[in-house]
Amino acid sequence: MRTDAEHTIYLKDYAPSPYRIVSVDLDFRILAENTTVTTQLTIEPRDDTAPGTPLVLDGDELSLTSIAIDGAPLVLSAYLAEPNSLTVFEPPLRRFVLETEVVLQPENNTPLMGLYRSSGTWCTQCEPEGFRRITYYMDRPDILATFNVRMTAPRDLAPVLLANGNLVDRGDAGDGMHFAVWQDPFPKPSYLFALVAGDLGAITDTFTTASGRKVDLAIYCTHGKEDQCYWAMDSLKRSMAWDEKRFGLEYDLDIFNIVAVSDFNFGAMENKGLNIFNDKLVFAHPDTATDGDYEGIERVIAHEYFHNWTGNRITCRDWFQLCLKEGLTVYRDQEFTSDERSRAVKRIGDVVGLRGAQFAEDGGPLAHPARPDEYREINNFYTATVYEKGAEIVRMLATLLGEAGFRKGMDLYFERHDGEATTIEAFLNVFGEANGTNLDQFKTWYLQAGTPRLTVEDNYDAANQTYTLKLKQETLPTPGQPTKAALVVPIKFGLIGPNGSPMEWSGVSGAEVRDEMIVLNTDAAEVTFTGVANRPVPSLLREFSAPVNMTTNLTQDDQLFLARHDNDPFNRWQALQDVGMALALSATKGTPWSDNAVAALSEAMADTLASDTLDDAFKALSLTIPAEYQIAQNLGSDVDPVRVHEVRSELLKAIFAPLAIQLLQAYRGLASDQPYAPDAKSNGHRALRNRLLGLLVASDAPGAANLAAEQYETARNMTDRLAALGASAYAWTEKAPVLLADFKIRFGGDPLVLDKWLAVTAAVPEDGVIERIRTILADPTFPKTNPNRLRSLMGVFAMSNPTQFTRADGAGFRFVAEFVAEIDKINPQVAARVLTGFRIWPMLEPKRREAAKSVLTTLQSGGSLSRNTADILTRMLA
Ligand code: 0A1
Ligand code: ZN
Repeated sequence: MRTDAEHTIYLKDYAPSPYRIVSVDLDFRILAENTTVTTQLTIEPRDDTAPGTPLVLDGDELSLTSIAIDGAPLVLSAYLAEPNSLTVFEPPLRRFVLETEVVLQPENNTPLMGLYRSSGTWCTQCEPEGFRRITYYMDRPDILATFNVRMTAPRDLAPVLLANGNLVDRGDAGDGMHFAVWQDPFPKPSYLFALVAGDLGAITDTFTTASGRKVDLAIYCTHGKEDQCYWAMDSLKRSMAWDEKRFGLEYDLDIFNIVAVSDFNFGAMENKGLNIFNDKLVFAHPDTATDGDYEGIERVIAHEYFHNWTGNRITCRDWFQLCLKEGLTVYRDQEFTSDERSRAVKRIGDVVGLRGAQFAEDGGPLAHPARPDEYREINNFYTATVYEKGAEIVRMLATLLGEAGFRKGMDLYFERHDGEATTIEAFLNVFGEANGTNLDQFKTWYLQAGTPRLTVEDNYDAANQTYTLKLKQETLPTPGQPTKAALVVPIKFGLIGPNGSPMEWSGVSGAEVRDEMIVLNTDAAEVTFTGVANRPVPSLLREFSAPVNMTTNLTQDDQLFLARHDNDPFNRWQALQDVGMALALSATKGTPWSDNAVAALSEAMADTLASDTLDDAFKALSLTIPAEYQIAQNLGSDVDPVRVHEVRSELLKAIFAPLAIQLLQAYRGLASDQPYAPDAKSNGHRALRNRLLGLLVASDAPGAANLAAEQYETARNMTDRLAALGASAYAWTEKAPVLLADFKIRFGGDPLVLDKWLAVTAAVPEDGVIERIRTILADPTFPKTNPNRLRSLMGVFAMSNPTQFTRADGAGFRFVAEFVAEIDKINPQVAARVLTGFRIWPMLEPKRREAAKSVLTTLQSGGSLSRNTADILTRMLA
């Protein structure tokens, strides 16, 4: 593992490499005990490269066994081979072939970067810097080369041999070995290289592109899991069709392969023509996967497929530009889901996720811009900010330019930059140019960290029939960015009249207002509408048109009016949440809520449930109050998570206990005996039924705990069973331990379902939880090398069990820190990720804050941490 001292890489230092790699020939000789990699790089100097400029290639834990140029071995003084670099001092100043050989031990590769083995299968992960663990290379995304890959492996251990591109040859290699040769005609960066060798089953299908080309599709998996791959295949075909229809983008090779593996650091990887997936994002069966799993699979299959154009055909010049491919591709997968399912429900879900992960990141010590300008460890920048805020920025661009204008920009992007490794600047330029507009100020969204606060105050002047919105934006300082500039904030809005219908106005002044969108691009503005006959209620930031924290002077009555009448479903949902948030906040700060205020919210919830125009999925999302982490975020400082937990539980009871009869009737009215179907409507039906069960349990309704146990026993699919288990465990009902034990016995043999059990166990806000987790970790059969198991248990504890993780006695902090120190030696990426759970520490009340700080300082002073973990620690304590 790399343990080199701190080294910071700066965007301002970017320079093209003095040499180009034109093509790559890789020869893998895979054996049970090790793998030999022979690499031939066809290299040429750039026109301006001076004679004698050394050629420097990256490596990571490599050891060179031979080296030659144009067939002639190099003398020792001509090069320097170290584990993390290979320097050739005076390479020829013309095109030449550099041949190297290294021997790898994939079996021991527990960080799961480079070539490793997962349940016997050889597979690779190269983004962002894994290729340098396979061979010496200029492992940077602006080096684009064609790849020709030959692999030889034992036929019995690896009957399936896959790499990027097209299969051009295969055959017997004697001694029980066989070989395959794959060629990828599209020049690509090394991070998109992939290889798989294993004994795998598969399902196959075909897709015919709009221009009539037939593409062979296959999903490879462990034998016996084939019947769980059909949903992924269906999702893939729908993604391919959608990208043609929505963006005019066709697939470009004759083969598209997906491989599911059990040990994987992330969700999935978009390697050209050979996507490799964490198996939890492929396998789906109603008995073992929930609705959330089905939706996640559909989304990630689409995401990786969409990368073929946004990421692979056009890639990143350097890793600072990561959000060029990630933000754009997340935007594209969000749009896909919105078109396939319900747009409003998708938007609400995404915003809940954005606030939970990205706003939290942006408000803490790990805040960074969507396009950072420095990093020490790039693996730590696969963040919610790069992905989700990156997608919000693209969404704002689409909002500002309109659908047609956005499409014009996308078309020009592909026309101009296909085959290139490029930048955020180039991306913004095509949108500016295609639409004749200047996006200089808009670019600040990419450069500035922190979630802007948007404050809106309204005022109605009855005498003059004018209506004014006073708008202010402010972004607080973040690490390394003490001052902030004003952003371009698109605020979609509508004015609603007393009868609940949209209101018109005759004139507007004070800021740029286009149709029903205010474009705020200064620190403050006052927008005045004339010809407004009555005081309207404003519906602001419709569809959550900008990733900001908005506060307004609207009263609870105004909000409940919006909850009933707004024709923007997002804001209808938001209004109910805002009312809940206001009550929770004031109670946490010591002002008890008034009975009337709670009764009014309760009534609005009842009306929402009873509505015959709202759909089930929307009702399920609405019938709740903001989560604990969100209340904590809004408090901002001196947070006592136990107090937040208690207040939220009490508030839930106060709102929903009086509705117990309606909730139960509605629950009973929603049938649970239908055969499982993964479509949005059936999903919504289950979501509502399970929300109602959750509310009954959370509000201690008589018989609710038994009802949950009954649903657990009789459930006909995993969605219903897990919802019942989760509600029981979270409330720690009398039955919870028995149900948990039963679940473990029923499903413990299926690792992906075991993950659900681990996650439910780890999230229980009850004092015994740490001991229970310790027991699980101490079991010698618990696989500490598998990221899914580790994240389900410890990731969930650190991120989603605030009361226990932040225990005032420091026990939760110490427990997580010990775990991080141990796992860091096995898999630094997983360790660093779990450690980010500590990012809330600065906002805690003093006792907990001190406890966290002291644990972090001790971890740091222990030394010998990976660069991944050390980087997170340093930033967290800065
Ligand atoms: N590009 C992938 C994300 C990814 C990043 C790193 C990985 O391994 C360390 C794996 C996948 C995506 O956006 O899906
Ligand atoms: Zn991605």
